[in-house]
Amino acid sequence: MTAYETILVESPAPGVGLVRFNRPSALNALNSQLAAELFDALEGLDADEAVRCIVLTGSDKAFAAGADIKEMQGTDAVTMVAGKDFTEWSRFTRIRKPIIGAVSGWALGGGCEVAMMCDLLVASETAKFGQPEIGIGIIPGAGGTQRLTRAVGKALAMEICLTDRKLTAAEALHYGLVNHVYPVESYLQEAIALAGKIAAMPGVAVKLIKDAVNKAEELSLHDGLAYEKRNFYLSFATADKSEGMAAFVEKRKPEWKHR
Ligand code: DAK
Repeated sequence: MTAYETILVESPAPGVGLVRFNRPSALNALNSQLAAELFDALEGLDADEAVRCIVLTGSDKAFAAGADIKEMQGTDAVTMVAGKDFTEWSRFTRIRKPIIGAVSGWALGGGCEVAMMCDLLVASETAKFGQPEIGIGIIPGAGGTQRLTRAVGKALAMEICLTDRKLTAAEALHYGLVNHVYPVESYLQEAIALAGKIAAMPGVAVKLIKDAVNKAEELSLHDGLAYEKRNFYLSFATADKSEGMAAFVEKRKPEWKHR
């Protein structure tokens, strides 16, 4: 496996890939090296046939405290526009296998935005979500005003972005930002167990579902339903459709080929 300096990549359970942010001295602040290593690792796991679900986590203290402010301090708008900064994060959203964010402690700024790019979120009771960019004179730049508003509604998103209000894990659960909240001792194992459940499902259908559900955030209902139908028809072309329906009729457990 590729050697990385700012992340760790593990295989904690059959079919599950785990990526950990690993910059503890900076509360996992997302610098350009970490971003490049993250995209490389995720694309590797996406291409690995043995992996069918990915868990992304940080430490118990911090999922990620945002983009690296010390690195950003020396940059300017033209450098960002001329460089790759504005397109690079789309590499994250092009991953076709489900990504479960396992969030504990700080998920701030870019850290909160990365969490919201995940497909499901499992939080520890200590998780705190926020968009504090206004406190350093900028605004969210990787989805904080968009995905957060879709997730929790306009009124609360405005308050979070304008006043740096932090959302607790219980609030995040209440507003539907996260799927589950567990004690800090068990959130990661629970996230891995959830990933294991997904990894045990037929892999092509899993990808088609992730693709279609994410389209619901972008398309009108009319276009979304048409998009879903195409993925639905495609699922009928899989070996797992034949196996799944045969197994149901024969009253046995299906043996997925993930094809
Ligand atoms: N960047 C760099 N270093 C950070 C950091 C960050 N975001 N957050 C924490 N650290 C470092 C601290 O500087 C400190 O380092 P040393 O001084 O020990 O060398 C170490 O981590 C421990 O932090 P603290 O001493 O501050 O720890 P506390 O427990 O007292 O406080 C905290 C924890 C999370 C409340 C605090 O560290 C904090 O407020 N951190 C900053 C949070 C923040 O403002 N985050 C938003 C950053 S702006 C883009 C798209 C998006 C973005 C950028 C570009 N493009 C499309 C181009 C995103 C921007 C952001 O995220």
